[in-house]
Amino acid sequence: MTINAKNPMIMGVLNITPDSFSDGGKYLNFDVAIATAKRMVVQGADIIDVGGESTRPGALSVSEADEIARVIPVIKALADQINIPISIDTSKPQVMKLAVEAGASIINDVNALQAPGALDIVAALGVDVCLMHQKGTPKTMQNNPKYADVVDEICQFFENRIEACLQAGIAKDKLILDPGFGFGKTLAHNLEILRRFDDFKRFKLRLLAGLSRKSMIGALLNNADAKTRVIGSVTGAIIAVQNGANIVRVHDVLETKDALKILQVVNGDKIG
Ligand code: 8Y7
Repeated sequence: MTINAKNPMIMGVLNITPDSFSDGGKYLNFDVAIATAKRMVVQGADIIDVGGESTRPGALSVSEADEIARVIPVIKALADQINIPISIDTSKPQVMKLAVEAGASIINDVNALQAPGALDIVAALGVDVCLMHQKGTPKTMQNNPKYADVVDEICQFFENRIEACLQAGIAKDKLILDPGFGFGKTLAHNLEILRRFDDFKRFKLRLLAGLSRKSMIGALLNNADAKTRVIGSVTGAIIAVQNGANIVRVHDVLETKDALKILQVVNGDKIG
C-alpha cells in the first residue's frame, strides 16, 4: 500500500462482538461476519478492519482470550475468501501476532503501540500499522478533554510515536497516522481536526480518518440513532479526503464509494 492522494481507500468496519448482531449465537455471528465482509468487498472496500474489542467511549475491556476467540477464526476464513488486505483492530500484542499469522496485513491500534511489547511485535511482523491518537482511555476519555491546541498536541504525539516506532525498528513507510475522532475530543475539537486535517500531511505518511456514525455526526444532526447518521458520515469522510485523508474507516461502504467517485471526478482524477 503506497501513499496515493488520488485514490483514497475505504476501510470497511467489521465488528465481531457478541452484541454486534441481533442473534447472540456464536456460530451465526461468524457467518454474519463473513457475509458482511464479503458484501463490503463487493461494495468497493479496499481494506476490511476486523475488531473484537469495543473501543467506544465508556466501553469495558475484553480479555485477550475472548478477543482471540472472536477475531482469529474470522480473519482465517476471510484470508481465504477475500482478496483485499485485512486489518486487525487491537491494542494487544498477542492478538496482533496471531492475527497476522492468520492473514491480517495491517495493525490498527487505537493505542498507537503503547502497550508493553507492541512495538517489538510489530517490528518483527513487518506489517503496516495505524497509530491513532487518543487522550485518556475509552472509559474516561470523554470526561471534559482539554487541549491548548488540539492539532498541535496530536502532532506532538505523532512525533513521539513515530520516533518510538523507528527506534524499535519499524520502517517509517509502514506507518499510518490517525488523529482519532471522538477519542478524548469535544465536538469543537473534532471539528477543528477535520478543518485542519491537512496539517497532518507534514509527516509525509498516509493519513486515516474515522468518523463514521460517531457522536460528532449525531451531535451536528441532533440525531441520537447511529443508523441514521449515514449521510452525515459520508459527508464527513468526503471533507476528510478533500483535506488530505488517504484512508477512510467507514460502516457504509457503498455510500462512501459513490461519494468518493464524485469527489475524484470533480478533482480531475480517474474513476478508480
Ligand atoms: C477508530 C478506530 C474506532 C478511528 C481508527 C467507532 C477501532 C469507534 N474508531 N480506528 N476504531 N480510527 N484507526 O465508532 O477513528 O468506530 S472504534
